[in-house]
Amino acid sequence: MEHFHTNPELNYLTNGHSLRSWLLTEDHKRIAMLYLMSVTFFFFIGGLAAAGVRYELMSPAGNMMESETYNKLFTAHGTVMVFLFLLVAIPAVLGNFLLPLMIGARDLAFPRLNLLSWYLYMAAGTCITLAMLGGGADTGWTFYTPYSSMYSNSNVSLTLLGVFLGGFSSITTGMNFVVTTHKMRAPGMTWFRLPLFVWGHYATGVIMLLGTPVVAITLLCVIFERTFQLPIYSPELGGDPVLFQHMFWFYSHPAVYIMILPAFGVISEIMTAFSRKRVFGYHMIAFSSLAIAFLGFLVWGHHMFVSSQSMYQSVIFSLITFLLAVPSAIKVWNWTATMYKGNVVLSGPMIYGIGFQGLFLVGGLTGPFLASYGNDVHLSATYFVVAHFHYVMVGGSIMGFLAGLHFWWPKMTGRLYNDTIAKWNAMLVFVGFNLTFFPQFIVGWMGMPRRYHYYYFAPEFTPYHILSTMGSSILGIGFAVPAFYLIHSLFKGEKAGDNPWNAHGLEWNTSSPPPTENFRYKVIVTDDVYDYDPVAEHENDMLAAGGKA
Ligand code: HEM
Ligand SMILES: [Cu+2]
Repeated sequence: MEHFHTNPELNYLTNGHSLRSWLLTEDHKRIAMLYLMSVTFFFFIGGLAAAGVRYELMSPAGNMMESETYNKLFTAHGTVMVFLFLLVAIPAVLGNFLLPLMIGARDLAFPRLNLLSWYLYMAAGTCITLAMLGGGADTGWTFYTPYSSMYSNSNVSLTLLGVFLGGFSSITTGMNFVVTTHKMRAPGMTWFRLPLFVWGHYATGVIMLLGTPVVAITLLCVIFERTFQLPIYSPELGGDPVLFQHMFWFYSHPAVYIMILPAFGVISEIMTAFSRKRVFGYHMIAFSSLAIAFLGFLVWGHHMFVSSQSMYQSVIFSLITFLLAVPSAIKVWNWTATMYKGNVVLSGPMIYGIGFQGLFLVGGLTGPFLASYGNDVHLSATYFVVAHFHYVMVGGSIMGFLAGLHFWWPKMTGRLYNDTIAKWNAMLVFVGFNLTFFPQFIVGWMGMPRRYHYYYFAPEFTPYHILSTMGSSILGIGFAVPAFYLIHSLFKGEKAGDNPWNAHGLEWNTSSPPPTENFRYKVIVTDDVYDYDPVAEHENDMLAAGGKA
């Protein structure tokens, strides 16, 4: 057994207390913690803006604020949530923390690049926040031209600069994940022993690398057009506004998978751990991540059914979009099959995980309604779309993030939180969520347009909006409560021990919190990752050669 010579008292949190040791850290676990604090902060800002939008919509008259203020609020909400939270939260916090641990590596392949990616993220957040404080942008998070390039007199360029910098942060993270998965696996960690969490992050990394440069260039061109009147997107100058939509959605459809694939990875781990059963269809789940990453690049035109693209083009995009539903459905089926006849343990993380599945199912099943070309001509730009993407993105990414954060919190901090409160809170989030977004399907189907700050022409929409605003208040509480019990656990929580859930996977074989070098012994993997079958339950199977004492 080969031990590394380190002080056994020290872990990554206690190894250096100065601000400098945090701000210049190259430890992927500390960088994950920096990200956790920053994404939480931006989630709070994005949430405040959402509250403004929701309260405005309580009455049909739209008299709480000017339409311009409303436009700036939903732009702030969308921009912050998408670019500073959803695209970042799971990969940069949980992925950063866990990917090296799960493959038995000491760190990511490029630790300094990882630190740089956090600084780029903070620069992005600073630009977007300054743009908001300086009066805000009013274009919506999609920045459609020629409005964003020619007409808007708001802080579009600074906001775009922020998104651009955030893009580079995303590219460096993706590069780190892809290279690390290829090059840093411990001996014996073959591709088909990789945890599904790693597969999900690998596929995400590929999308980040291939897709993000496109949106970065697209948005840079808007800045150039605004600043130098270069003819790119504006018809007055000889440009083409539909070109913007093609380039934007070529990235932004795959980007929705940057938001959801990491969550899929989280849920796969949680389903198998709390069903105490080998995950059903491991290979299918792994390959469906790659299929999603690939097909995701072929469907962007389903955002453009009403953009004047040719009917034949739309039909093809519609078809491929339907195909893309298959790999997502495979995952949901396989998680269900994993729970089937398992010994399901209803812990806090598991309730969040099951909640994820319920919400994602509704989001996923409403996708095909939108993918049907003819149907979408009616639904496009209504609240039906708003409900759909909130079910998949909030229900998917945020529930997935909460599920994962609860699952790995004891590993990250070494402390246990109150699991009973966590369970009840997970149910509160589920209820608040449905109350917020389900009425939006109905009112959207009835014709409520997206991005309007009033609807005096249709007072019959009012009850749906009131329900939705009530739900969002419950949801807001549901998002705030974990901050309290998790922070409380840091000071008062019981010591977690290495493996409080009795789960499998390399990360549970090192101490909680892990030492800076991740493992105090040399990792050699000799067995499959999800050996939950009772017959195959040996002690420390994964670490047969040189496991911890
Ligand atoms: C897997 C997770 C999914 C995520 C994260 C997701 C996310 C989103 C988002 C963010 C939008 C709105 C974009 C905007 O602001 O305009 C959207 C729209 C759309 N989604 Fe999804 N979606 C998912 C699954 C699906 C599936 C499975 C389908 C179809 C089979 C689908 C079909 C569509 C269509 C056609 C639109 C465009 C609607 C319109 O603009 O009229 N989505 N989705
Ligand atoms: Cu799409």
